[in-house]
Amino acid sequence: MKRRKFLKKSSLSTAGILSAPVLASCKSEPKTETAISPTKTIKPIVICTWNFLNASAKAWEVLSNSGSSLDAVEAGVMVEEADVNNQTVGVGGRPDREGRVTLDACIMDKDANCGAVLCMENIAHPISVARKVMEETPHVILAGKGAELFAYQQGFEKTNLLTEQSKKEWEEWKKTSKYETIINIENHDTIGMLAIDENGDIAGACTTSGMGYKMAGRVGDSPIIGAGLFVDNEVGGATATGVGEEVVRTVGSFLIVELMRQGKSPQEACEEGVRRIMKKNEGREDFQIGFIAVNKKGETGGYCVHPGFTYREYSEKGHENKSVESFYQS
Ligand code: SD4
Repeated sequence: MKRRKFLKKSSLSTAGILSAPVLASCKSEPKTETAISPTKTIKPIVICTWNFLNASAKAWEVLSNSGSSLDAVEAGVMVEEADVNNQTVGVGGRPDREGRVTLDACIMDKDANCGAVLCMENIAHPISVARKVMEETPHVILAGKGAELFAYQQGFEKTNLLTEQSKKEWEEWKKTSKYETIINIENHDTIGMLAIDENGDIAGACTTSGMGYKMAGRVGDSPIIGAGLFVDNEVGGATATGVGEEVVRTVGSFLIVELMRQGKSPQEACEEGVRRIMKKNEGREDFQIGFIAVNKKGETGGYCVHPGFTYREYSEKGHENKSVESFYQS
C-alpha cells in the first residue's frame, strides 16, 4: 500500500483531476493538438494505475516527442518492470509459492493488434516480448517456456528476476503460510497504462508479476486481452488492477470499453464495471478491483473498490463509503 495514493472522493467528475497529475509531472505541454472533429481537439494523454509517476513521465516523454501511443505505453511500463523495488512487476516481482517469479503482460494498439505473454520466467521486460509476439508472430499469446524461448530467439537476455529482498520475504511467508490453495488477496499490484498520441490513436499495456505467492502456473487477468486490457481506437481503452480472477470472469476491460461505446463516460463505465463485479460477489469483502479508462475524446476515469466492503454496503452507501474511492492516477 505504500506506493498507493488515493484521491478522497468528493466528486466523481474526475476526468480533469485525473489528467492533471499527468501534466503536472511533465514540464512541457504537448507540442500539438489533434483534431478529431471539426469542433473538438484533444491533446496527447497518458494515464496509469496507481501512482507510478516515473512510468507515466517516461511515456509522456515519448508522446511529447511525437512518439506513438504504442511506443509510449511500452516505454512507460518498462520503467516499472526494471524497478527492483517494485515487487509487483518485472525484476524484483514477488515469486509464486515455489519461489519462481513468473510474469504476465499484454499490449494492444490502435489497429486491434495485440500480443501477450503468460507465466514467463527469466525475462526482465515481458511487455517487450508481448510486443514482439504481436509484431513478429501470427499469434496473440505465448505462454511459459515457449514464451521464454521465443524471447531468447528475439535477443532478450536471461535475467534472474528474484531479488534478495523478494526471496527473503518469500522465505518468511513460507514459515507462516498455511499454504492453502486460496486466492491470496494481499501483495498484489500491477501497472496498466493507456495513452493517446498526437494522431489521436490509443494504445495500452499491462504488466505484472501477478499475485504474490500465487499457485505455480496461475495466470490472472493482466495478460488477457479483454480482461486486463482492451483498446478500441474508435471508442477508448481500459485496463484493470486487482484480483484478476474477478476481472477475467467479467471480461472487465472489454466491458468498460463497450459501456463507453454505449455512451457512458470513462468514469461511469469504470464504476459500472466495479459494480458488476461486486454484484457477482455479494457478501464477499476480501478483494480489490480497479479500472482506469480513457475515451477517444481524451476524457479519463478510474474507480476502485478495496477489501472490507460488501456489495450491499456498496449499493446502500455507494460513493459515500470511504472504501470506494476514485484512484489516483499518475
Ligand atoms: C493479477 N490483476 O494477476 C493482477 C494483479 C493485480 O493489483 O493487478 N494486482 O490478478
